[in-house]
Amino acid sequence: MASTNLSPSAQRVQDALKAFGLECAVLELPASTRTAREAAQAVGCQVGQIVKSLVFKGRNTQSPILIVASGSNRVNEKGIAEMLCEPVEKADPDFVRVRTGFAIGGIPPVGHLEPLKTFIDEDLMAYQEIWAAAGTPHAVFKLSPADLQMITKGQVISIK
Ligand code: 5CA
Repeated sequence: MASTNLSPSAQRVQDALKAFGLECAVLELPASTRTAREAAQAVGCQVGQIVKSLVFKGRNTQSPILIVASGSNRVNEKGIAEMLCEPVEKADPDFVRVRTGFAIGGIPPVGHLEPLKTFIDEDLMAYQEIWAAAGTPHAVFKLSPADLQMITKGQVISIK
């Protein structure tokens, strides 16, 4: 059942999901879901099933890049840079807010102010269901890896 009275940021994510035709309901939980570990604890899944939506920035172009990573993986920035032919760095909180419309700790994989070039961690594809942030450090939603790929149009790669 869909949550009622979602906070505005969570509602934006819910609206984006609906626009993609997904049935999944954004849940706002009393417990913190700010980190992958906390989110896994809050929903009762493995940390690897948590979708981390990490914003990087091309150092030359200043373009935002979204890396959608399994909660148990660390992004290999050198590998991403080689693929993009540009060095990348983790974006600072202001850049993230201005370019996505959301604050760190609740960055969702969709619903951003502008479509972001997106890469998906191949390790996420091994799970039947995964959980992503939905706009706030208390909001999450469950989806399948195939739906994650459909809504982000991300390229599936090894990000480790
Ligand atoms: N809601 C949880 C689970 S989905 C979540 O958003 N996790 S996360 O991993 O996607 O977002 C937290 C990430 O934000 C951290 O892993 C870290 O990479 C990044 N982060 C935290 N603080 C900063 C900061 N000051 N500057 C840039 N990135 C940061």
